[in-house]
Amino acid sequence: MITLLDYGAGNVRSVRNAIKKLGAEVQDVTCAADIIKAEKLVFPGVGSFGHAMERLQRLGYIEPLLAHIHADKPFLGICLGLQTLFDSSDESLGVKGLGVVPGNVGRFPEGELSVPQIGWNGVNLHQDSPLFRGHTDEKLYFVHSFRATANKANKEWLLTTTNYGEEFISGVQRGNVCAFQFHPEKSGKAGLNLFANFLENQSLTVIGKAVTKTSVETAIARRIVACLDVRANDNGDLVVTKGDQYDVREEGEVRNLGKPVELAKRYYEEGADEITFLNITGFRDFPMEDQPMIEVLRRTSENVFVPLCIGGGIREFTDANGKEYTALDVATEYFRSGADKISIGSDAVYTVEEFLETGQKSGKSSIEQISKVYGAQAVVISVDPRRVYVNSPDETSHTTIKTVTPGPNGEEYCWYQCTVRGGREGRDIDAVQLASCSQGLGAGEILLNCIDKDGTNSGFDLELINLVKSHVSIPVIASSGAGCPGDFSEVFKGTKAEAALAAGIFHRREVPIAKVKEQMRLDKIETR
Ligand code: 1PR
Repeated sequence: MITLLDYGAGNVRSVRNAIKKLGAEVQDVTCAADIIKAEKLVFPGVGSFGHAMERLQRLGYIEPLLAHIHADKPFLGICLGLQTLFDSSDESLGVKGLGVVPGNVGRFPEGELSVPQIGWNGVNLHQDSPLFRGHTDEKLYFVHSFRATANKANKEWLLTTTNYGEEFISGVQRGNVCAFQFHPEKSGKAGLNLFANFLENQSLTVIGKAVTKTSVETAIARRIVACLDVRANDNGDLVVTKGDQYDVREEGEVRNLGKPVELAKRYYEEGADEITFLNITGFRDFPMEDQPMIEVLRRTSENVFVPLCIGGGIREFTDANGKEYTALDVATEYFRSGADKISIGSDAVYTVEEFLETGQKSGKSSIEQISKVYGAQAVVISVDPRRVYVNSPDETSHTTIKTVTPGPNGEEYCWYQCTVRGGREGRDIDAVQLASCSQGLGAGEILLNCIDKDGTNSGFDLELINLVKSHVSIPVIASSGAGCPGDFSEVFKGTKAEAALAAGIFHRREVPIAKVKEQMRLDKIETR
């Protein structure tokens, strides 16, 4: 029996599912007495440091939590569940942490690497812990902007460290109390193995003192994302579809490439580092009404233990009965159903348009609201740009590039016009404006599609990716146009994109994910 400390701020469904998958039962903490009774306690922190500490305080959980830890009863903290063990965090100045592990949690410094760190990275083991029995150097999934570093005072707690620009603490353990900065519940089989070791071992007490293996610098992998564009076909069945330059109909019918839950499971098993669902008619259907995507997420998260992102229809809405939903309500429902990130398309364009017009952050936009509650790393902006060719940069106020693929009339320049409603409507805003303003409003990642390239199998638009990447410091997922394994190597060698997404070649079984990774390894690109 595992006791789960869920204080109601995000996706703990995956933690629950991982524990259940391993055959253990989950008991939820509903009051302080449940913590006192707990044998093995799992604390998956979500949200911000200040928010988490404030909730623990308000619910009267701090004292029993500390008693559990000081009694050396089995405890496993995840992500913020690790950070709150420290004294304090720069994320929430003036807020005291649990003070179990000495040190302050700081933000990753600005530098070459994007912040947040999102993706799969390795760990260096500093103790021979039973938790890592059976672990063979596999990478684990991280998503965070803040990190703790080793110092003399916390030396005895050091379990694992990881490199991301600098070395930081990715795991702590003393006796039966441990915590990870990475997410075991999102780290595929390697993560489930760690969970299993926590569940199965009566005592987690470290066997040997130090690990003999020499520590090497770990490196973050470039991620491969499988994308499922989902919509109802004309018979009302929810299908995975795929467009050519966003046109998903063939001979009048919506292309049907499979069922969302089954396909997601297949991609997980084939080694996808992340799975994205886009409800492509979300601009007109409202996801809370008949909830098909919520069901898709719930069922997927039962068997898929890598990050799940969902987009489409994330905006405020008033239904036929006059019930109002904020974008935050919609996102919350998705997070509860198993999503780790939500992606905002059309609504981000409207938000940035308003921001550019007024020069003011309203605080009310979907980006701002969701980022504030769930953190920047949970907010992805899906950009749907299309090339607009011009003869000279003077012809437009938008950011242009001199392109290597001139326009139909020999135009040597182009800018990237953002669209809404699934590419149906072009707006007077470019991809650089959308990406950089969204970052300023609180977005944590950019999903950079390209309508010209979508479904063409002609490779990614490197010019677009380099342009946008040079204007943001958050991770960018390159999307649209993948046709062969070499295209992924090309995008990772030719741009600084952290991830590359593809749809058509995976759905049609033209290229297995394993082949993409094999090619990346041959080309010396870090992969999982
Ligand atoms: O505007 O917030 O409701 O979100 C709608 C979402 O649906 C947006 O993220 C938008 O990108 C997506 N979308 C809308 N219409 C379409 C369409 O195809 N008709 N799909 C659509 C976007 C693009 C990628 C695709 C890649 C890779 N699809 O997701 O998977 O281009 O494809 P490829 O590898 O086959 O080239 P909102």
